[in-house]
Amino acid sequence: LVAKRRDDYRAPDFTITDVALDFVLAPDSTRVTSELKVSRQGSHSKSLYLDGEQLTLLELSVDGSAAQDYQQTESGLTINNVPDTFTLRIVTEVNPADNKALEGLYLSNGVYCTQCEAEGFRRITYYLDRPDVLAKFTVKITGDKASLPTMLANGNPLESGANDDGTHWILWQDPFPKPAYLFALVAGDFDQLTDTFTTQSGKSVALELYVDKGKRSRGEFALEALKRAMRWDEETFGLEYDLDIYMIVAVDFFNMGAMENKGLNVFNSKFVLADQDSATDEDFFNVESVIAHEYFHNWTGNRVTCRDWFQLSLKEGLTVFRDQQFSSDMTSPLSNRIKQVRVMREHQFAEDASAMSHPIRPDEVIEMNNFYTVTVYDKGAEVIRMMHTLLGVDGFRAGMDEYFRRHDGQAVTCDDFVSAMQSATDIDLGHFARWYSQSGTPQLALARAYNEQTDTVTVTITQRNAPTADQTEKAALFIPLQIEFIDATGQHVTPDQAMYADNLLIVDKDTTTLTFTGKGSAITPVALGNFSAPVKLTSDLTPAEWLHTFRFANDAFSRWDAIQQLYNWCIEQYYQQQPHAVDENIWQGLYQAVEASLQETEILGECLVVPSFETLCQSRSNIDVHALNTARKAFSEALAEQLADLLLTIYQANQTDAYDYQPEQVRARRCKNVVLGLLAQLPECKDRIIAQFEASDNMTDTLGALKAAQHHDLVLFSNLMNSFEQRWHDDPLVLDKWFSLHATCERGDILAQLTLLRQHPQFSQQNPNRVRAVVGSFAFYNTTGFHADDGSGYRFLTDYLLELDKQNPQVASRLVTPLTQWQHYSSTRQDLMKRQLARLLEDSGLSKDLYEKVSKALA
Ligand code: B3K
Ligand code: ZN
Repeated sequence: LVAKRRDDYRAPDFTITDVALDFVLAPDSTRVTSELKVSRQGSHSKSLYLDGEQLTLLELSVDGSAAQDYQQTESGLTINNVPDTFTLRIVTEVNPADNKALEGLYLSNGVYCTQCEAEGFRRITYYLDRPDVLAKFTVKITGDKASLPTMLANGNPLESGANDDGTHWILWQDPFPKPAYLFALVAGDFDQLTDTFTTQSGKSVALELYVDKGKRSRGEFALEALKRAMRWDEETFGLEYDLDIYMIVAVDFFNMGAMENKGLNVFNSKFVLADQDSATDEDFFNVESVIAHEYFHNWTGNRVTCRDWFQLSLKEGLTVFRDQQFSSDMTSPLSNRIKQVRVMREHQFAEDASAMSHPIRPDEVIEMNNFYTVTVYDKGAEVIRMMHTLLGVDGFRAGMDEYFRRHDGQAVTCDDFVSAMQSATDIDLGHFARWYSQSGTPQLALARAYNEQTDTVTVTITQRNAPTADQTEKAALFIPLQIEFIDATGQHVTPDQAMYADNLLIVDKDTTTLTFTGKGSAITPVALGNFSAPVKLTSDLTPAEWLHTFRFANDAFSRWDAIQQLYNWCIEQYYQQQPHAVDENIWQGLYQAVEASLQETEILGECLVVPSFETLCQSRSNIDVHALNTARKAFSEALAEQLADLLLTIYQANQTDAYDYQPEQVRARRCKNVVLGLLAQLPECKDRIIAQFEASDNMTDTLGALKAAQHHDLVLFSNLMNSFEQRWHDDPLVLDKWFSLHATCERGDILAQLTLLRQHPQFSQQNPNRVRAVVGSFAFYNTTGFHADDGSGYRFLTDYLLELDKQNPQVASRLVTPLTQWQHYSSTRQDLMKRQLARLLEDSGLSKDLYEKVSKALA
């Protein structure tokens, strides 16, 4: 298995301008006829090579005569001596019913569905399956009329009709040239929701949402969210929808969240279906954000696409940034920013520290599906956000306008994007662009010194970029650091030197210093405001100064972060067996901070969340997993005891009446349920948990009660879980929450529990949502179970992956992640984890997907 390298990019030897596809659907023998207009690019006499996997070739002709001179391999087809321009006709057969990898064309639950990104189209027919070949598609679908009343493809429906044999057909045409990864076909029997949207220029767009029969009312929220996203993109970026019809289909079997196929988005039903009874506030949030994300791809991804897959962040980082800004506008900036930063600190920093570390624009790839990562997506979005910070709102908009002016209809690179941004504003992004090529999390360390003679405080910020698994050579990055300074009285002070802008310092060298003269010795820097860069920051602040920061900083994110840093410090004392270092002053300070914030529901709720175990790992090494997990819990319990009376007040003050998914209520429920989670650690909380569970009229409070019960006591937990199962046993999407709660329960017999869950009638290894809910929740979030000292958790995951990999390599490859992230742990544990990785590598039939990650993790 050889890696492809970004540097090896070559423009295609041939291109395809027009594609006519004809599908005759049948479960195990779907016939695909493809007619391609092919033309040679440049002057050369090379053969035409087309990608194709797992296809049965039935016919091949060039300009109407059967081709003779061709060779077939496992991965493609070479046709020799072709003319400069010609029509190629290919007939292949595929087996959708047998397709458990859910890539290409597959049939599940009676629905035919495609997933082509990144390289799935080659499992449908032979093609130039690369994003820089853009063609116009027409698609004819023929299928059984009774079981497949709805048959969809990209673009607009042109004609349809019925045949005598009980089948019917429809012809679709997409006027926009597109790469094959944006092709989609869906056929099945759905409930439909329809609406219209009038664009800012007055064009009417038909909106159509397709969901499982009987789930119509659960689709209403998604449709409203779509309209909000369409309006927002017009208002914020001047971007209007470009076809007459926009379709979204929700399917139950899907490898990831959703897919932005031109005019025909395919969604995991988890990110479409939502109502008060079945969905939490977080689910509603996710639906709105994924709906928006896929919609925004129509411009950032589809109208302007990627030249090659190494450029993936061109569309993903940018589109994540856009959906983040949208969500922030729809809900609130603070909780959104905190959510985003949690993803970075829990998952992206972990990826950077692992064998899978890669720049947001990777240099080397074996299996592209392995690179739809938190680095490409979320760190990619942070890089776009930094440009937004540096250019300002108007500068960024000008850059986006310039990007579309230059590149609409093209397949381009990350460099093209940066260059458009730069030219629209004259801001030199040369040094900044290193964020695209350098992997790893920069470490900033902030230290202070006071010179009494001159009454000068010197603040020194050092930047360190440690070698990563993929890159040994590192250079200083261009880091926009939002920073404010407060004195002992809480007044803001400014440094002697001018900065890039108010509160914005550029850290672009190994060492950056600022001085404060005549302002006394007690200056508290509040750095990394709004998480202005994806970096780790350490500083010499004392617990008292973190509390001071919470009290006086202007930046709300920094106030939250100060409490998180303080918690981290406290947990470290417990971890070092010095819980008494967390003294009366600290507890009192925390008590007062919370008491002073009773009215600020949003920040209060977030401040009462103790950093996750995964986050704690990112600032430590040689970790004793159980000691750290225990320290975290002991601190959390102490926090609950110390604040008990305040927590009760908060719990009571944040009861909401008649459920509505609306920001103020969401904040109150969040705050209330975070508090319940803390109180659940105290013995006297049982009745409160039961009362909330029984009185709840919405999934948010129900789940809040179940989570609290999980921390409180196993008997209570089992009772409530049983009653939940009774109510939801025939609703797999809701039952995923139940699966996941069971799988994350820290109990001695967890492996036996997992075995039971796998035997549950609603569990299916074929369905990625179920697998993620059970096995994923366990491996990612069951700290004591997964990290059992005898290695049984690692063994369980490995056994499972050896099975799953044979069916669905993409999902298997995602689930192996926790096993590959052994770097932070003690060496005995590392050995246990590597022993299981070695077992995977011994499997001769291992997929490319797993091979790439496992072999790196063992290198
Ligand atoms: N572009 C798709 C992801 C495709 C993943 C392929 N393994 C969804 C998205 O980012 O919007
Ligand atoms: Zn995307």
